[in-house]
Amino acid sequence: MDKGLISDTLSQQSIESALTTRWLARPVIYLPAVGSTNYYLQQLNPDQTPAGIMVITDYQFSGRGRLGRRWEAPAGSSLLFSLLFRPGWPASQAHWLTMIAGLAVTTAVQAETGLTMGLKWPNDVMCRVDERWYKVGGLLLAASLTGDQLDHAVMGIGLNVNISTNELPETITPATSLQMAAGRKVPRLPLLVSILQGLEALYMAADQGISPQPAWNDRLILTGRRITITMREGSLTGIMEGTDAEGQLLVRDEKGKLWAFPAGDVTLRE
Ligand code: BT5
Repeated sequence: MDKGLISDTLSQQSIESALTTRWLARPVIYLPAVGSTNYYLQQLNPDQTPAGIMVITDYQFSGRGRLGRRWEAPAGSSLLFSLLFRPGWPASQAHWLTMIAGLAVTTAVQAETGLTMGLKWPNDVMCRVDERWYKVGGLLLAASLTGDQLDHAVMGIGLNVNISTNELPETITPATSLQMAAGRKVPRLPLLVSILQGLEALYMAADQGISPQPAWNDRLILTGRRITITMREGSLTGIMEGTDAEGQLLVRDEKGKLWAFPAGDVTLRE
């Protein structure tokens, strides 16, 4: 038996006793398997669900990405969890949650493994191996607005931890896992604890009005590169110039005009 895997087992009790946060991930709901942690949390009555609650699982049988896409991960291989926030922030700051989640994940992974981590706009967690970037995780925000206020929001985080090459799903963006990138198994529990601790601190700062956008912008890969952004309405190719205060992607087209995009999918044009 692989001892590394035995010590990596997640349970309600192991998570509760390892947590170092004050309010984030309190309470925890650990489910051995569930359709989607995001969907599970969205189904709970938000008025009767405490802010900070975390739903975490070892296996999702219908894990979700954006726009009806799927998130696939073998059982027991990944970190798959969702958190409920009640920010009360202006709607224009909704993307701050994606920003702080991306910062918390990349910082924690880097600290726990020494890997070089980055973020690909808007919601991909990337890891650099031999000069190339691979997708190692994804963030999924479901925000609920009341008027111009961000009433509550579910932030879903998926991170490929111990997945071998032949178990990785087929993806558009090349994917990897922390195990493959680091060349060793990575225990999930300390990584989870580190992500949550960082995320709680970043949330508290954002709640004081300190924008995470500059730090997040610095973590973005592909800035200065020629990219294509694809949206439902069509696509545009140009140079990625970074993001604005709201986290919109800034792209300069071949005629020199600057465009801002609130959403879309980015691919590198070599
Ligand atoms: C995302 O969407 O990247 C957001 C993924 C969020 C997953 C978490 S897990 C916990 C919570 N509960 C959920 O149900 N979801 C959240 P998007 O940018 O749309 O990317 C989706 C695409 O990533 C898919 O179409 C695949 O090409 C690719 N993909 C799927 N599984 C992957 C994996 N394990 N690793 C890398 N890429 C993957």
